[in-house]
Amino acid sequence: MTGAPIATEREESLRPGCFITFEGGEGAGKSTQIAKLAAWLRAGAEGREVVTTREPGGSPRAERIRAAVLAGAGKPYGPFAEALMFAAARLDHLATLIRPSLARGAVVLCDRFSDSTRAYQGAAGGVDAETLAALERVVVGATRPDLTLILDLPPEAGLARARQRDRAAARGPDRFEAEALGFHQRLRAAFLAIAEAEPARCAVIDARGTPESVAQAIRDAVAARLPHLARGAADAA
Ligand code: Z5A
Repeated sequence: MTGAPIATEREESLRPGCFITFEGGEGAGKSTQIAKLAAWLRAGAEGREVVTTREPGGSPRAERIRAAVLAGAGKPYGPFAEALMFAAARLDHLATLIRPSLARGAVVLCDRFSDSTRAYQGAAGGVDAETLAALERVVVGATRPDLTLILDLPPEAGLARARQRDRAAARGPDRFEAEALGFHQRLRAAFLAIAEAEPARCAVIDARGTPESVAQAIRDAVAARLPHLARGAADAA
């Protein structure tokens, strides 16, 4: 493995950067909102470095795993094997991009992270929570997000948005978009349960509004939870 080694709790508590993850069901607007938050933070007076990335993927090796898993290569092996594929991608992503960026003092905005494994492979896929928690401890260690924004939307609305986008791009649904509505309802409940269990880390954002009203709700949550990030950005806005 290359890049930064797994950090200790103490090293993580002293890291200069800030780690924000976006979670939610299909078509909730994560990609749209990451771009908006990155622009707002970059416009800040302090010239802050903002790194945007995604999971699965975010590093060349993890992107190769992404292509395989979203094409359904892991499905015949079952949800635990898929969790291992996501974990392998995350290990490389953390080592080569996330930890080095945080160590330099960057703000890292990541589209999905380990809560997606808990929700997709755990609550919706049936892998037991303790097994996934053990995997998370080994892979993520102390590099937990400072803030997780959970974009909440009824699955029917999110799937409709994703289908519209797929039609415009002339492509079909991927491995997870193709799951039945019940799967997506379990996902939504799982993300809300994570937020309820970890209120200090998670903020639930109502994703039903316009892109701009959702972006404002996200800026408000960042300002409330991480005021040192918002100060420079709000001054420049
Ligand atoms: N997965 C997993 O199972 N386990 C794991 O550990 C991890 C991931 C890390 C990654 O797919 C898949 O991997 C994912 C979970 C699984 N499941 N799937 N599929 P992905 O990265 O390709 O897709 P995604 O993460 O689900 O995101 P998405 O479908 O691309 O949606 P999004 O990023 O949340 O939304 P968006 O692209 O910003 O918006 C979707 C469309 O809606 C687009 O046309 C927008 O213009 C439109 N939009 C956005 N906001 C609005 C508002 N407010 N109103 C109206 N329309 C809007």
